[in-house]
Amino acid sequence: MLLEGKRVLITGASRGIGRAIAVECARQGADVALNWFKDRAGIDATLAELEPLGRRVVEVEGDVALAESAERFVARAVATLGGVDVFVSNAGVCPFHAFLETPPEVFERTMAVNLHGAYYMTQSAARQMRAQGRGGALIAISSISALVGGGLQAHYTPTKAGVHSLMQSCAIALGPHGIRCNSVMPGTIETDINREDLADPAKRAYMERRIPLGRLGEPRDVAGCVVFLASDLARYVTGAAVLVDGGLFVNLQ
Ligand code: NAD
Ligand code: RM4
Repeated sequence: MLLEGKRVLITGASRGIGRAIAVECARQGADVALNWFKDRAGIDATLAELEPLGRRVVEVEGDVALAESAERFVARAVATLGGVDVFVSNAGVCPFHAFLETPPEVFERTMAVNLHGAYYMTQSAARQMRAQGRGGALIAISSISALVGGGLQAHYTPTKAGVHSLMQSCAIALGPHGIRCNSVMPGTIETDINREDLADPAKRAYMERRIPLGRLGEPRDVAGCVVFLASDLARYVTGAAVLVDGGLFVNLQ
């Protein structure tokens, strides 16, 4: 029970990595607040998985790209759970697109959701933590893509480098308040975000071959690392990034 008594907020919790984080945090004793957007069936499935764990749960719909969603999410979490101890910025999109053909709307929406959304949400959660005066933990789901490029991801990889940079600057700004800020960098994790990309058997086999642990990741592989960073076991860890990629990044030859 590494997170006993902690109130954990997670964006994009209706499926994939966000859902796995919510479930693992609740299994470790946390009460959870879940942001979701346009995915009622998905958030219902997350709620159904959480139900048997017996923790307090609140769900709040909102587009993270809008600053007001952040204020509403944090306010609802505080009203229901009594405060915020951990905030996980997870919501993200990756519409695979060739660089030379990517229209401005795709670039702008990807930036708005992945980077602006992370910024507004992190700022709202941090303001609440400062007001509480008991410190806290902020965790951004960045990516291996913060460190390397992707052929069809020129509008996406800068957002993942951006959220990592956001955590580094927040670590400095918020250290004096006892708020730790870290990013998690997943490798290739099988979720809806890359279902189409990995449907190509050649691409899938190539990715699997590159991973020293021999398999693509599962959402719960990422959740374990988030629990560690959220917990008091990581009390002296801030400004750090942890790759959760089965060794993909280091596998040059
Ligand atoms: P996913 O598509 O399964 O989940 C994304 C979640 O974000 C969904 O719940 C979706 O509804 C939500 N979301 C999308 N737009 C939103 C918005 N505007 N407001 C609120 N919520 C919104 O994909 P996933 O793989 O679980 O992705 C989660 C995070 O992990 C993303 O930030 C992604 O960049 C990151 N990531 C994923 C991988 C991977 O290989 N799957 C690797 C590295 C990083
Ligand atoms: C990640 C990484 C993965 C890709 C997802 C969508 O950051 O690039 O390989 O599948 O994004």
